[in-house]
Amino acid sequence: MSLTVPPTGRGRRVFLGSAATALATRLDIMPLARTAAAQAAAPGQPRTFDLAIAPASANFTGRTRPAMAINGTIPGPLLRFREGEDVVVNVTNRLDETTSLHWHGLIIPSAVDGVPGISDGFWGIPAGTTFTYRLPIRQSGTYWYHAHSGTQEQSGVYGPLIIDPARPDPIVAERDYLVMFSDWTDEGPDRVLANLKRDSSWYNFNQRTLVDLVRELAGAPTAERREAILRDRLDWGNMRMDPTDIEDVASGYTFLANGVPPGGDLTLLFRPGERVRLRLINGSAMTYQDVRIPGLSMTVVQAHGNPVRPVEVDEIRMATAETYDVVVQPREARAYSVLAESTGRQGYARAVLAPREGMPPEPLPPHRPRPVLTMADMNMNPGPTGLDRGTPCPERDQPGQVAPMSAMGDMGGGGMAGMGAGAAPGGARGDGTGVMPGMDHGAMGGGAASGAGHGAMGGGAASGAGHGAMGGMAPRDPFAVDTGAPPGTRVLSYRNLRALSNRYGAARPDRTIEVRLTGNMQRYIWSMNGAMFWNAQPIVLEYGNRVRIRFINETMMNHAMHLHGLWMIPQVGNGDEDPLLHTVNVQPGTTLDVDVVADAEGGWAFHCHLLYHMEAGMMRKVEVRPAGARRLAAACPRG
Ligand SMILES: [Cu+2]
Repeated sequence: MSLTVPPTGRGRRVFLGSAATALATRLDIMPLARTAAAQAAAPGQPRTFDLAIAPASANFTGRTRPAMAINGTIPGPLLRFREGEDVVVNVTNRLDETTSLHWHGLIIPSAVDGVPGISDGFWGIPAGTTFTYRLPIRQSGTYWYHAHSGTQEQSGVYGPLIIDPARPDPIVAERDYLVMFSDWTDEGPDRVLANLKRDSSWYNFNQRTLVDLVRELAGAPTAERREAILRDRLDWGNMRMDPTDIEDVASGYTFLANGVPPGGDLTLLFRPGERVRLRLINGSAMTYQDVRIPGLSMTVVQAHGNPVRPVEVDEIRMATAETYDVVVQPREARAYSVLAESTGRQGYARAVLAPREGMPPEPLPPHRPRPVLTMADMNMNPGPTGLDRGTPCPERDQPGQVAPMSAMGDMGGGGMAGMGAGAAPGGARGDGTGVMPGMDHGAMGGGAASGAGHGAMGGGAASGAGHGAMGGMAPRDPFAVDTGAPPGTRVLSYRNLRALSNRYGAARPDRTIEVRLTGNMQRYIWSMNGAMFWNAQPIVLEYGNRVRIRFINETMMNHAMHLHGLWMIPQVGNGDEDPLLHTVNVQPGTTLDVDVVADAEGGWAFHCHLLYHMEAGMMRKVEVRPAGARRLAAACPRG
């Protein structure tokens, strides 16, 4: 059976935020085609939601392609729960393969976490069957849900999830909108992965060719769409593409905002002076999105579903799977763009924030320069032993399988040189090739990376300082984010996040476990501590322990590390206000610590949320056991 997803590439969708009630406790959001309706529940009985995952056809590019949809839409319907209730979600699998749904960021029992083979007693939802999830909802905030089976998420099996707080929402806004970014490929995701494995530079070719453009134009259904394609090419798509590792699947993607590609305007209405809450979700399989609203600052009020002290920024780099709530207050009757640029600058998604329907959005601003990785980005990788990072003896999952320098060698000498010598935007990064001989581990030593740059407000200035410090080999701030924004731009860093309630506080960890992020871009192998998922043992934690996980990214790519069932607390220097995150981005060549309090028993997935990295092996099972957890081998003799 085939359901057809309503064409989203053409026409106009307008979403009206309703006027707020005085207490702003119950705002209606209509960000998507529809909200999943709960069946009327008998008193005292849980509300029930029915979802069906089925084959579908989707047209985001002018071509109709096979897809998978939840209740016939991509993204799937909005699920809206209330803190304190128990809900039942029946998921029917109408595919001809096993599927699953995982509730990203929800703290729920392992048995209903939805990862086949890892969640307690769960092996997926076989074709033609219905699985009943019973979810106790004990938190609030903005989250999402997605398949955890193969590459189904990339085919369309994902959707937004909002939990309203039990008490009146402290965040007051007259409008409340959801903006879910995602990436779509006309190619089947299995094909994408096969191509990446065959030749990782497959999607990173130089410019899209003229032939491509002609074909794309010919396939466009309307003149409006053709114009959009041309504008995209001229304004944004025309940059030189180097064989760098910024994005694996460059050029193959169309970026969507609530399922709407650029050119089909997704309009969010406001009246000047109103406060508008935007619930931003990066539901992309592989893409980091640099989000900004030219002409407006954004006040971040919630990170990963958890309330934070309001912090005003101009730009947010959203790693795959991250969620942020921001409040904006447009005072002019203008059509603002809520703009998400992919980090590799291959494209963008946009929603238009406008006082009335049909108001043409303002022209796109100049794109940010595309980041070019240089050896400077790697210069703080302190080496293989763990001895030189201020931690005497971290435990190590699967020790000794990879020598980082050889992993770096795998990047290919030619590739390195090319990256180092590549045109560095703004000239700030110079030629990194000469740095190679300076990669002397002894000379790099240095204290904990988190000691550096407290209070740095991301932005060009902070990261510029990091690069400038190369000579002195000061550790680069692993949390500073460089989006290529001009100096003075406030780019959100995890250091800016201060939890309104971090119930775990600050404390010394019981254990420290080193997790090196390893890989080989050329062969498209991704791993943790040199071992792919299927070759690795679970990481076993003892219930109640506080564990420090030290991520060491030895690769040239970002990895969005996600731990199910347990919050991660990045050690950003804010003491007992360090934020609680479900996904932590670890930038290339950096080291950072997160604390995890093992307060939920069972099996939990722990993986990179870049879909093809996970599929290639960058995943572990974490098991939380009542007592007697097995320690891992120490990386150095105790003494
Ligand atoms: Cu990754």
